[in-house]
Amino acid sequence: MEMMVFLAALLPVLLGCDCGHDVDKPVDCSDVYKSGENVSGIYSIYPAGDVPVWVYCQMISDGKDEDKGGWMVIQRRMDGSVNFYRPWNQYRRGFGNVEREYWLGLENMYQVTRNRKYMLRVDLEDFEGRKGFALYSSFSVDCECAGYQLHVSGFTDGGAGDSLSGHNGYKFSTFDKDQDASDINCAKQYLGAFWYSACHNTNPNGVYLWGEDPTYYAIGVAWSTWKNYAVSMKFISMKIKRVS
Ligand SMILES: [Ca+2]
Repeated sequence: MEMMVFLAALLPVLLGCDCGHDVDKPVDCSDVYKSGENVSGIYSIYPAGDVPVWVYCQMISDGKDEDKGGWMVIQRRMDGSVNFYRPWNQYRRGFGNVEREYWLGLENMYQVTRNRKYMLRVDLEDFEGRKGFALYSSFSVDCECAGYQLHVSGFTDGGAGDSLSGHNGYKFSTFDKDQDASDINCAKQYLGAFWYSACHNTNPNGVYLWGEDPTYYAIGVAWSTWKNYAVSMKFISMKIKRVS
């Protein structure tokens, strides 16, 4: 009998169970959706233990099967209300207004995607009301120890072309942490923060330019396979959904 109790206590350790973690706490918007919430809005998730993180969940319950479920917005620009030219620590932690413009934070992206598989959808709209998107079947972010390296693949065209696959495998850079593949500081040159290579095909965290403005090359919220580098988007969001 005593042996049975001992084994029962040992079992979670042997199975690698994090038993301090409440299984009812959602890790992402897919969990929130599965718990019965089907209205888009702000929810708290727990990517790493007991600390809640507020996110915007876009719930799609009446779309095609592949669209069903909870999409979690990890980045969004829509009205120029938030300054995205920020240092490393803020990109690491996250910033902005979850209801409007925000960045979820690299550490949260890492914690969410480290043990589960996600797809990524980037939605775009220009100032003439034209819309396009790009879909990627796989998205994850490595640990800070690996520079929050981006892994993105499996592109499907939604009319905007593929401006992101060229950033696959690159580390994240801010103006105060240059981890890009260029001799220059891409974040300073293009006034943003991103998984810059040398330097970018898209600049989602660039300057909100309110349309087309060629004054300074490629500093806007550009998606170069859809519009040229002088065109800055009215709306962009990057959202991820768990692949079951
Ligand atoms: Ca550099």
